[in-house]
Amino acid sequence: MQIKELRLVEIKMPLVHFFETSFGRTYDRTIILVQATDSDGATGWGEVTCGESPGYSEEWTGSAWVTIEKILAPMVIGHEVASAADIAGLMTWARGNRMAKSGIETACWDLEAKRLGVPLWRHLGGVNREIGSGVSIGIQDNIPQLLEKIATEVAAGYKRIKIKISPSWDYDVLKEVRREFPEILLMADANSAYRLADLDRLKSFDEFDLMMLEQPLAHDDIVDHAKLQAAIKTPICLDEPIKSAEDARKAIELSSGRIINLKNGRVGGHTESKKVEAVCRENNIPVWCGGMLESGIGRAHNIAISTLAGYTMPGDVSASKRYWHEDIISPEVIVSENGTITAPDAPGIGFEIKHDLIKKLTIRETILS
Ligand code: OSB
Ligand code: MG
Repeated sequence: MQIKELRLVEIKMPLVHFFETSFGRTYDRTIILVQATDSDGATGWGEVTCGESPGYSEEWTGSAWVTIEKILAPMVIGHEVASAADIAGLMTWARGNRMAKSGIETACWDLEAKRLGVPLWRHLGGVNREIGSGVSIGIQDNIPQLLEKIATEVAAGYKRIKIKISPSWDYDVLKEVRREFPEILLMADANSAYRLADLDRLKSFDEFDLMMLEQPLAHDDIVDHAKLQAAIKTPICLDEPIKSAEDARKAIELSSGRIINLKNGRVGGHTESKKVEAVCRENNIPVWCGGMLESGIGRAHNIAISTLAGYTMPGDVSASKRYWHEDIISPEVIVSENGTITAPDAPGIGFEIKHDLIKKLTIRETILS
């Protein structure tokens, strides 16, 4: 495989409903799409999954754009590799910037699967065509609003409910949710809003029988998480600090948590996701696919990777209509009444790209060759 051209397209799309985490509220997404074209004219699409500001990680749309343009694209364009699995290797000299790398890398996987005429999920080594789908519900203006949202998602069939928490939206909220929904699979994601000094508070969540508590402590920590895990009953799920298979190995060795939320962008693409999945599977650590409020393209890649054997828990990959008035892929991602998504059987990501809609949403565009 030799990539001849990378086209970057930045689009802006309003969310159907704002999304609030412990680090802030988002109304609109600004998303970089990557279209990779090889020397024979075959193409594939990827998505850079960073936020509009460096709240979740250091990367953000503005930094990813220049990093791809000035640093990563020249490392990839014109370099011959045996397969898409070797694209990440071309970029290892550059540290970090994994979401930017992932935009390129996943586009190359889509391209390769399309060239081979196979669905991406199979090409990645997937085994479960039907994947379990859960939802992530942001911090709301008040508890009744949250309860209403949960009721809607439970009625739609989603397999588990994740709510975002922060020190000003936690114990009382969880208590109300549990009172109203005693049976649901429930979890909470703190996005690093607590410290070990908050141990008593975090321990108090044990009474809610949560499936897991996601990333309670610092975004770059796996040491204090190990201390916390030893002190609470609720399984800890790590998100932010796991940026590679090596990070996963170390966190498992330290017993920093019992579950990993695996995101393509956070680890640099499908090749590294496969490695993290393998390390976790060998160590009996369940993995599930996280989300970053992706457009249909990133969502399609998430569906494909979720079919790997180690992704044993319902992920945060849910229906397009929860995010977008109109998604940029066709058909849109739909979720069955049993809370499952079926990976498409068409080649590559298996969804059509809505070029006209992308054109309408475009803020800037550049072709690198
Ligand atoms: O921590 O998992 C997270 C969204 C943006 C940034 C970080 C996270 C999230 C989500 C939403 O929880 C997942 C989704 O619905 O795409
Ligand atoms: Mg998270």
